[in-house]
Amino acid sequence: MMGPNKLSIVFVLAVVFSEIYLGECWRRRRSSCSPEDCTVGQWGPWSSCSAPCGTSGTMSRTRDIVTAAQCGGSCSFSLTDSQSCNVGGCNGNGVPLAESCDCNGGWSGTCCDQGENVNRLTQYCKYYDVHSDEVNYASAESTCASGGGELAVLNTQPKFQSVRKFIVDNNLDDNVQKGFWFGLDDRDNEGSFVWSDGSAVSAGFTKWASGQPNNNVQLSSDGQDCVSMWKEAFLTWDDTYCTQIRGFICEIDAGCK
Ligand SMILES: [Ca+2]
Ligand SMILES: [Ca+2]
Repeated sequence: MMGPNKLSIVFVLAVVFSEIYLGECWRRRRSSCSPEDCTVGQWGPWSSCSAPCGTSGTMSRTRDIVTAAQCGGSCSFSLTDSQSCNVGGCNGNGVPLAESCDCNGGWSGTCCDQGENVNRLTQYCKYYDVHSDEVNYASAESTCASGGGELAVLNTQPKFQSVRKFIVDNNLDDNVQKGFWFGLDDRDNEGSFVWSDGSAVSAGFTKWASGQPNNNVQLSSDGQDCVSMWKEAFLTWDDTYCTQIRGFICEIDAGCK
């Protein structure tokens, strides 16, 4: 039997022990718990644009919380981000509506991209306008410039293949005799081909037809300094005389990143 005295001693010991033990624990917990803010990962890729033209196109991207906030730290990062895209983009001077365009006579399609002589591909935040009216290289350049663009810089395999597929799928090559100009020439320096944005072709992708470029001087001592997608060679590249006439492909920035 435990007497009242022994019970009091056990009680006091228990109180003392709990003070020491729990107090130490509390101090330890407090000292290891300083506030830490959350951390977030990299932004993911942009979504595609919600509209191909008009006034209301948006694109968004997201990111995740990698480590949660601790001990009262904050987590005020935004996890979604958005920006406008494909704003305007009405071919043939059409008027932008919310997600389409009000087209002028002779034009039709969501973005007035179907015209008598022009068909538009929207890809890579660019408009690629394939013109079937046939003009010399300088005229093609100035037509592209007057539309706010330049002759197309098809400097990667995906860009070139997308445009070629668009032409073939829509039979646009049936509308021209020999092919299409795009933005590549060696007018300044024979043999040094330069894209219309000023970059050198030697830096990347090419798709020359077999035996090209050959700077043929048969028809002109100036040689061949402007490059076309050559219908006879499945729209691979040929340098030809800049004064010849071809359809042509403009590219215009579609206003997104
Ligand atoms: Ca040449
Ligand atoms: Ca040639």
